This record gives sequence, structure tokens and C-alpha cells, in this order.
Amino acid sequence: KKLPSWWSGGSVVYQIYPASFKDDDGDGYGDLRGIINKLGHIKSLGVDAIWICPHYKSPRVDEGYDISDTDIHEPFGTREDCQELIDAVHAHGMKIMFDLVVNHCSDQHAWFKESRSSKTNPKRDWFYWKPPRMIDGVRHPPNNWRSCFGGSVWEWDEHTQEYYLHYFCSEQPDLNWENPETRQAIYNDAIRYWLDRGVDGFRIDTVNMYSKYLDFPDAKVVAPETPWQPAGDFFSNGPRLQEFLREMRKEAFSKYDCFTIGELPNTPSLEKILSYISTDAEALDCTILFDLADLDHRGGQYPLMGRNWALSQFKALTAFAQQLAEPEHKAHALTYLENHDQARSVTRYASDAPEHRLTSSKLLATYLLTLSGSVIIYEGQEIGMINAPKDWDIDTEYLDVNTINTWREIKHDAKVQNDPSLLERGRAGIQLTARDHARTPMQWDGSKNAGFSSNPDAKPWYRVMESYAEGLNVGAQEDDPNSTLNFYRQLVSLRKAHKDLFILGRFQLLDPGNDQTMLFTKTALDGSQVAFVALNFSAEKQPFELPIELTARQSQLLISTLGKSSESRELDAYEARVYLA
Ligand code: TEU
Repeated sequence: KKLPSWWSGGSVVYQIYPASFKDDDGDGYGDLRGIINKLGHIKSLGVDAIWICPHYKSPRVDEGYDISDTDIHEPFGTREDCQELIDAVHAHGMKIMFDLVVNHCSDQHAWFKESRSSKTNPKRDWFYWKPPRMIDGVRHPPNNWRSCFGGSVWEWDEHTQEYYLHYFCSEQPDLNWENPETRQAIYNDAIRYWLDRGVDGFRIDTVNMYSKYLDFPDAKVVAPETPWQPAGDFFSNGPRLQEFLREMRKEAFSKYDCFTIGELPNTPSLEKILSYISTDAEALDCTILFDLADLDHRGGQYPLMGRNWALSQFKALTAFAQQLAEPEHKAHALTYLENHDQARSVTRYASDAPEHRLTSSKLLATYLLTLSGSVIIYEGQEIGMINAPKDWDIDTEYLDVNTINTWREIKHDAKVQNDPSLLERGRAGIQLTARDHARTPMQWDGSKNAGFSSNPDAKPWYRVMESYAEGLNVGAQEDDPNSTLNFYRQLVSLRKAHKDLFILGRFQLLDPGNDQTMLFTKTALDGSQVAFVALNFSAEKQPFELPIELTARQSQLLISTLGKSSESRELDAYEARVYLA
């Protein structure tokens, strides 16, 4: 009989963005030795595993999601450093997961260089090449799809006179999964290679984009003023996806005890999700969903543009995702509030105003760590890091290709449409939701540049946020029993001590229409215990009632972010409480 996998009892995963985590060699850029030096900090949170964003060789047009070789990106270190990291994580009693990015690679990858060299090259068919569509004798791309980072998904290649496909930047050509040789090379070079070296799993980038709709139909025109139309629904969940995922599992993952977390953008249906992650599907172990993360932006043509949202929607999306933890679905749920693609949660979902930010970070920690399944904590979240201040100049301080392209597009469109309000909405959207907010250096202490680099004179590759001097750093929070950091530690340990409730319990949302508070119960599957979680997402005091499940038994206050008495039935601004019965 197969033993349960290391992750199946629910893991807390700590995500690292290596360029911005810790600079050990003093060049202003994070590295693998920096991670090794900080494993004590990570372990002190009580987490089970770490996931590192891509650390492979890459021109870093999309910060490592454009891989040119499985070797290590030089500024991060050597293969030996990488092996040492794997072993050191294990020595700390944790697991290590890498990022698997195989929907596309870099245009500097040897495979693509060969493919583009001639139409008859044996690797020509490893990517998608198409002749132009001629309209009135003028060359056009094969269809009207807008790439995720702006412009057409098709890039013209002068040399061979054809277009190639790229869902992201033009420097990220999509690999052709239809070709069995390509798939085998991927399994071998990108997956088995690392599993053989001790890696315990993968977070899998855009995993539902592998299978394409090969007729590449035009997308519906929703933005007639621009040539390229959003086509997310065509990018995702193509006809052969399940087959590819099953094969990948069988040939690459199944021989190892590994955890696979696959990104499923554009997938709102429960049935579809389960078709990839229920144990019967034999495809993926669990998924990163997008609807909650996209709630405050991605409303239309420009992905970073903010939009209004209500707490009731946030709650409904949480309830939707928590269903995956119900035993009848035979799946595994996963919750996250932040990652390297998302701005800081305190700013987005609660309040980063100086008087509210501490409570807000604890509110969100309570939300995250009482939900069933596995959870991801993103670097800096454990100290309550917030977005960059509004006075940072978008033209010079924001470095992400998605921000740069979108901002350029917005400026252009605002001018052409003579609409200055578009510019203002674009600026506000970027200040709220740009990926840059999550990519600035980790704030370790109160010294120069937040102690990010071993060399205080090194210029960090990203501007360091001023908030490090306002207590948002690890050193300042270490010995403060009231800090966000120590609250995370406490909650992770409570989560494990009450596993039947917080990791395995059944989630039930109460008062779903309330747009100020989020109230829910978690009930042990055998009904023996119940927890009640009360979260105030507003800046005003809010009343609440203990639900009948609690009043019928003797209940106790397990945790209160503001140290309130268990009798009070009013939540303070952004307060969180957890009761047990
Ligand atoms: O992101 C997946 C994805 O679908 C993105 O469009 C995401 O929604 C966007 O970044 C939000 O602005 C993954 C990686 O996490 C991201 O960093 C990469 O840029 C992308 O894939 C391409 O590899």
C-alpha cells in the first residue's frame, strides 16, 4: 500500500522570490546562499516547505519565467549552491519545491534557436509557427489574440517569414506540447532532473495552457478601439490538456513522492477544476486559482486596472475554493493571498494606513491560516509588508514587464482617445495591483536598505520600500510579542495543534451578504469540535453573534488580535477572533 504523500495532511508553504529575498554575495541581487542563510527564519515560522520562484538561467525579460537553460542563473549561484540548498532545507526538516515553467521558454533557449533557424530544422515543430494571414495584400498575424502582457500573441520572424506564438512576452515562445518528443524532453530536462536531486515537488506555471485550440479562432471583439482582444478563455483548458497532465504525472511525477501545485487561470468551474485535481483524475495534486486574486483588477482590457469589489464576493470565492477540501471531492484545497504576481494583501484587502496596518495584517493571517488544505505564505507577508508609496514614479521605479507594457499601452490609448481619466485610472490601478509591489527587497532589519544585502553599499536591484524604517522588518518584529511576525508563528502552531478544525475541518460561511464582516465556522469531520472565525474587514466597529454551534456548548476564545474579552460582541476595526467549542 502506498504511504500518504508528505503534503497530503496539508502543508504551509513559504514562497521565495530569490532575486529579492537575501543578497549574500553583495551584488545587490538575491542569491541561493542568501536563502541558505535565512532558513532559520523560515523554519521559525513553522512552515513545512518552501517554493522558490525560477532560479534557472534566463535573460529575465519576465524575471525568470523565460528560461534559457535548466542550469542556474549565474547571479544566483552554482549547481553546487543549489544542491547545498536542497540538502540544507532537508536538514531543517522541510521540503523544497521548484517552479516548473514549460508552457513556454526563452527565445534564447537552444530549442528555440534551433527551431527558428530554418523551416526544415528538426526542432521547427517544437514551437507554433504559422504563415501570415493576408488581407488586401497586407500581412497580418494569424488571429486577433492579445498576449497576457499586451500586443499580439504572434511575433513575426523575418528570417523564416512566419509568425510564432507567445501567450506572454515575445521573448517567451510557447512550446508545442502536441509533439511527443518535446514532451519527453520537458519531462527529462525540467522535471526528472530535479526530482533526482532531491526536489520534493513543483509549483507549475500556467499548467492549463499546454494544450492549444489548434484552429486558433479569433476572439470576440470586446475592445474595438484596439486590434488585440483578450483571449484568456482560448489560452486555457484546451482539448488535450487532461491527457497531457496525466502523461506528465505518469512519466515524470509518479515515481517520486512529490507535490504538484498547478496554476489554473481562467477556470471558474468546479467540475473543470476537479477534472484536474481530484485524486481520480490522476493529473495534479492541487491548484492555484485566480478569481479571488483578480477580484480587485482585471476587469477589462487592461489587466492592472483596478475595479470595485465587495467583501461578499471575496467571501463567496473563498467558500467556493474551500469546497475543494470537502472529502467527497477527493481533492486538496490551497489558499494564498499573495505571491510574486500580486500586490500586497494588507493594502488590497484591508488597510495599510499606519493606524490599521498591524491589525490588518493579523486579520489576513487569521483568514489564511484557519482555512482547510494547504496554504502559501509569500515572503514579506509574515511581517505585513505593504505596497510601494504612491509617490514612487511609475516610469522609473516599476520594473516589471507587465507594468511597463500596460502603462505604455494606457498612456498611448489615453492620448489617442483624448481621455486623461484613463491615465488616472491606470495610475491608480498600477499603484494598487502591479506585481512590482511584491518584488521589492525583503525587509530584514532597520539598517541601510533593510539589511537586504550583505554589502551595505550595494545598490539593490529594486528600490527598497521606506516602510522598513516604520517597523516593517524582521529584526524589529523578532522580539515584539505583539508583532505580525510572532502572530504568524502563533497561528501556524495553532493550525497544527487543531488540525482537525483548521486543516481538515468543513468550512461554512455565515451571513454571506454582509460586506463588512466575514464570519465562518470550521467543523471537525466527526462533529466533535467546532471553531468560529470572526473577521472585521472594515474600519468601523461591527457587531456579531456567536452561532448556535458555539452557544450550545462551552466555548472559549482561542485568539483575539486585540486581546478583547470573550464576552464582547463587537469587533473593533479590522479585528479578528477565533472561538472554539
Ligand atoms: O503567471 C500566470 C498568469 O496567468 C499571469 O498572467 C498572471 O495572471 C499575471 O502575472 C498577473 O499580472 C505566471 C507567473 O506566475 C508569472 O510571474 C509569469 O509572468 C507568467 O506565468 C508567465 O510565465
